[in-house]
Amino acid sequence: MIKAVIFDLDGVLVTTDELHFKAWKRLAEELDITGFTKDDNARQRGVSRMASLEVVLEKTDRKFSDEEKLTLAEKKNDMYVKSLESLDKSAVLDGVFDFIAYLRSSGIKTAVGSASKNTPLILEKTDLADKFDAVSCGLDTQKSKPDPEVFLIAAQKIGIAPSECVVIEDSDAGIEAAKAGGMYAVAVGEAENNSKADISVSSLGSLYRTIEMFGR
Ligand code: B16
Ligand code: MG
Repeated sequence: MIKAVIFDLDGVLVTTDELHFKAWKRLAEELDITGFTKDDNARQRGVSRMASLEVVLEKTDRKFSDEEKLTLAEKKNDMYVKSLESLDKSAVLDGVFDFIAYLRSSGIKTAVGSASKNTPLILEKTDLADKFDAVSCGLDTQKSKPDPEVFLIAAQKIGIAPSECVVIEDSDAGIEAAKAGGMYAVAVGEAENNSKADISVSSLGSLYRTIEMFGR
């Protein structure tokens, strides 16, 4: 029985994944790292800011102290947040508003489970802030995906058992986290070929059927 759907943010609800990529690429260029690619960026999906930084730094022989790494991560975040200034609801992916409305009218709780510490800002700017029963994000957690903490906190906030939650994710780390938390995992977008997911869908449109399949 499915009682709640927990949405990842970046790449599932909104298109901010492209803005993350641009900010990391700019940081890489400032460090004279050429050839930071979309493939590198794919490994940054769903993982924390500091883990994402390591993906960039793998591409240089230069060594950085922990303090320097914090400064670099902050620099990237400043560029990313600046690019969020013009964010509005046009950044919300196709079908999201309708799917959330369908879930709520069916009595299914909705939550966000995101690694991003910018989650509240992004939800506000995209008119999504009042669409969820709870938000769990990088500001609530000690451990990042693939650890299940962010999703377990979401489930706890809405008062639903993990076994009755479906997580929708676009990252391998997120699918792993959902399964480690004892939840159903739906893979979309970049995670579509992840074999650990219970089901993969190409678009949110097919999620209506997915929820019915899970035996609402
Ligand atoms: P921030 P999600 C994740 O969001 C991104 O996919 C990942 O690339 C990013 O490093 C992480 O948030 C942290 O974001 O730097 O804004 O705190 O996919 O879990 O919604
Ligand atoms: Mg994501």
